[in-house]
Parts: sequence; C-alpha cells; structure tokens
Amino acid sequence: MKDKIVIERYAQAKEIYAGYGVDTEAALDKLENKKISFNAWQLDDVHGFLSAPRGAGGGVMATGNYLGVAKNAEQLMRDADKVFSLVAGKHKLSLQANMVDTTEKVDLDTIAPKHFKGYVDWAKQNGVGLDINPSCSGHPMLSTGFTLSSEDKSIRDYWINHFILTSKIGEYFGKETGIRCVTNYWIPDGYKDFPADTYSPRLRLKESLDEIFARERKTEYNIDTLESKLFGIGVEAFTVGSHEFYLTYALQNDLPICLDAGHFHLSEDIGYKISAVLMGCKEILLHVTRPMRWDSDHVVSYDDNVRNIMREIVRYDFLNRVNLGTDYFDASINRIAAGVLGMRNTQKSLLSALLEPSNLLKEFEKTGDYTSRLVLTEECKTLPIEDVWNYFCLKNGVPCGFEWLDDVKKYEREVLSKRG
Ligand code: RNT
Ligand code: ZN
Repeated sequence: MKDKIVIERYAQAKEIYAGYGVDTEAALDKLENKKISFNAWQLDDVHGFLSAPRGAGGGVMATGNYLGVAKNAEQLMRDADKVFSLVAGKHKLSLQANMVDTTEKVDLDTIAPKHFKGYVDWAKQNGVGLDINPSCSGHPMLSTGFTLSSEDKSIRDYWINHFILTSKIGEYFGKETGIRCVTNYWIPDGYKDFPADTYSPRLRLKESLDEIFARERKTEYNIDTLESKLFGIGVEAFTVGSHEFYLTYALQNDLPICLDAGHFHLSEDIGYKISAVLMGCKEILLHVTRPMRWDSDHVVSYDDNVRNIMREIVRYDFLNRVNLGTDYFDASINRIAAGVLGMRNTQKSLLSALLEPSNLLKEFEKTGDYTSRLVLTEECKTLPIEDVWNYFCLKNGVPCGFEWLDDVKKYEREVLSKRG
C-alpha cells in the first residue's frame, strides 16, 4: 500500500476512534514500548545445539520438514534478525538452555554464561533483550519421564543443578543487556496412565524447587517464572506441575507464574485468569500460542482468544505486570514466516485491545446497561484497526501488509535453501 494512502486512512481512523473516546496516538505509544519475547524454538524445531545425543520424550516436538531449520546459534541469530526486521519495535528473544553457542562439548549440567556470550553480543548490538528456559525435553536424563520430581535423587540433583545454572545465565543476560531476563521453568514430569500416588512426586517437586530457590537470586537482572500444564504427549493422565501446584507454590514463595494458553482445558480462556492471578502474583509471564484441539502450539493467530488475553491486560493497566512471550513451533511452513506472523498477530491483538473504548464499556456495565455493552462490543470488532496497524508499521519502518512475505521468500531463496 502506498504511504500516502496509509497516512490518509490513519487520519480518518484516528477521528473515528476519537469519537469513541479512544486516543490512537497513546495506543501506538504503548504498543511500541511493549516488548514481546519471541520463542527462538520456532527456528530450531525445539532441538537445541548440544553435542550430546538427543533422547526422546517431553512431549514437545515440532512436526514438519520445511527446508532451512537453524542448526547452530549463528544461523539462529541470523534467522531471528530476519524475524525482528519485519516486526515493529524492539523485543526479546527467548532461548532454550540447550541452544548453546559454542564448539565446546557441553551438556545441560555444564552450561555457563560463556556458552551464551555470542547471543549477548548479538542482543547488545541489536538492542534486544534475552530470556531463557531450562530445557528438559528430548534429553537423555529424562528417560524415566521425571526430572525435578524423580524418585531418583541423582536425577533430581542433575535437574536442580541445570535449573540453577540456567537462572544464572538469565542473570548474566539481564546484567549484560540491561534488560531484565525472564527464566521460565517448565518440566514435563507426569504419568501416561492413572497414578497410584500423586502426592509424593509433588512433594519431591516442591523440595527440588525449595532447593533451587534457596540461593540468593539477583531479581534486578532475572526473574524465574513457573509454567504449569494440564497434560502432554505421554503424560495424558497426570502432570506433577499442575496449575494448582504452581499457583500455590508461587503464592507461598512470592514468585510469578507463567500461563500458557494451551495448558488448560481448551474452553478455559486464560484471559480471564489474569485478573485473578494478579491478585496474588506481582507479575506473570504469558505464553501466547494457538492450541488446536490440544496443546498443539500452532502459530499465533489474530483470534478471539488472543484478543481477549490482551483486552484483559489492557483494561486494568496491567502492561507492566505481564511479561508477554510467544510459544509456538511449526516446521511445516517457512519458520521465519511463522515467526513473523505469530509476532505480528500478538502485537496486532494487543493493538486491538489498546483501541477498545473500555471506559465506555465499563460505564455501561456499571449502570447495568448490558444491552449497550453488548452492542458496543460487537461494533468494536469492525472499527478500522487495520488503518491504525498499517500506520504503526509504516511509522516503525516495517512493511504494512502482506508484503513482508516477499522479504521472507527472498531470504528463503538466498539463505535457507542453501542450508544442508
Ligand atoms: C511445554 C511448554 C514450554 C515449551 C518450551 C519449549 O508444553 O509450553 O513452554 O513449549 O519450553
Ligand atoms: Zn509454554
């Protein structure tokens, strides 16, 4: 679309929104300043770059065989550059602890900041932040299906050490980049079939977490968040780290939790959980994703679920208490395009929330005028968000519409297709 048209249409949209009491300029400012943490594992199929052979399990796996998967840290950073170049604003890259940037032989129990220095240099150069996640899935030490809640002390100790090392790398990220890091804890532990004892593994998980959190942590540089899950592949019957488990633990220990949109019953909208959880947690992390029929981690879509999540963040001014991250992995399409699309849809959903005349809606609700609340809610769905979005992209020097895909296709021809 021509710049002139984008600018003209924005001027009109600005007036239309103003008619509903919405300040589009203020919305754009907030949008520009909200960092979204892009999950780097969309680029390497959740594989990592350890030299140790990969095991199975954990239930986290990208399906598809599209050309050009990132096979080392250098390729991953190059791909992330491409993704970020097509998304407005400055964001964060969320790494897995197994995405080491080294030729040294390291494993999850020997990783150290030096194995991530390349990412820090890259992040500083590009003004982006870094997040990290301990990596349990696909590792030989997960062969029993249990990590922090294992009955075997040596397995528990291995993972306790890994989680501590990962958080320390998180502190290093925060200190070096000047942007506080989020280290997100997720473990796959659970049973395929109905357990006889759900209490003991939970007790062990609690004790492992107590041990991990016993050390003095540098929360100015890094916060640790706890991600729950309802079920996974191979753990259909029972998950040790359930929502209730972590919520209770988080409240007792003053920690933030992570809500992943795919980790609940599918009709359970995580948007409405935010105002409840923030009663007790100072802040939270969100994993924005698209669960299709199950926790499938499809590319984030501009859909009702994501828009409702964003509405719930914006309506009560929670933007500073909610860390936004994406979590999807699709290897059946161009991974860079998947990355860009999911990030742009997350951001566009946030824009739709920022453009909502929420004061008007709240006013109707207060006076018991639910008719007007519903009518206005429906009206909002077709207000000209596209014109504001295009202007936002233009202002931030990224392509407005569908055109961004041309750039990705060029990258596929010139870079991805040459990877073996
Ligand atoms: C798994 C969790 C977790 C992972 C990443 C790879 O179900 O959602 O966030 O997706 O750690
Ligand atoms: Zn997740």
